Amino acid sequence: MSGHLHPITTAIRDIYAIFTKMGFDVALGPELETEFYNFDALNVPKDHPARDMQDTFWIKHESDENMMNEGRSTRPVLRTHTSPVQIRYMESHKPPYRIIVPGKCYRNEATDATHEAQFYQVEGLVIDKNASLAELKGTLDTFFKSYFGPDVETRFRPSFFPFVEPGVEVDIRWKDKWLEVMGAGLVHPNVLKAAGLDPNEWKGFAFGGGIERLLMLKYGIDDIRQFYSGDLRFVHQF
Ligand code: YSA
Repeated sequence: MSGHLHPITTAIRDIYAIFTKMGFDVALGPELETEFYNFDALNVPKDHPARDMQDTFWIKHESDENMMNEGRSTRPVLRTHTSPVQIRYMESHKPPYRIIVPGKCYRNEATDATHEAQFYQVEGLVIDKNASLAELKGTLDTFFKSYFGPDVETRFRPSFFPFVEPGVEVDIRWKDKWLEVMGAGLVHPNVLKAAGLDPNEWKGFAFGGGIERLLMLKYGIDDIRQFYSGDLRFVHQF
């Protein structure tokens, strides 16, 4: 019997193909992050509930006492999202650019049909002189139409993420239902500053969503845990 690609591998390849056509490059970052990149540089307040033991896998370190380097917290954490790669990329590249970042993320959550402790996200970041919400909507609309088919509609709802202003939640209309699939927005000036960019010169938009959730919608999979069950009968359906 011939081998099969895992559906998540196929999804990442499909996502690459669609975004490269729109001029995006692919960037990657570490899964073991620091508190600075995962939270501080993204403008997440110190007392934000997402930093709690419940959501974040903090990694024990011998020198837990003083984990600072040049004013940055080096406390190790398994990244809870792909957004820290925004900062790493902005620090090391000269704009303008447009990137997508697929990768594994980790959250200390009870697993159920839609939540895993380890899952994949895809992040997007565009930095140029006049990035706008309209361009963000056009980009995501093109992506969803390419991935799901021409009948999909995209809608923005106001929402809050500390690293964007304004922030939106992105819904798509698929099989006659509106479903939430991503967070997005215009990159917050504090985030640009933390990454060394001048907010008066550069603007950006960003988005991030779960890859398993996209696959679940596309193929009608009702339990996220199936992706990690190791059951070949599941994998062979794709
Ligand atoms: C928002 C704005 C931006 O400018 C850029 C990115 C984002 C997204 C933000 N970083 C974030 O992580 N938002 S989120 O907590 O709502 O997660 C985004 C998506 O990841 C969810 O919609 C879901 O599809 C997926 N996700 C989150 N926790 C999950 C999960 N998938 C599976 N299991 C979990 N435990």
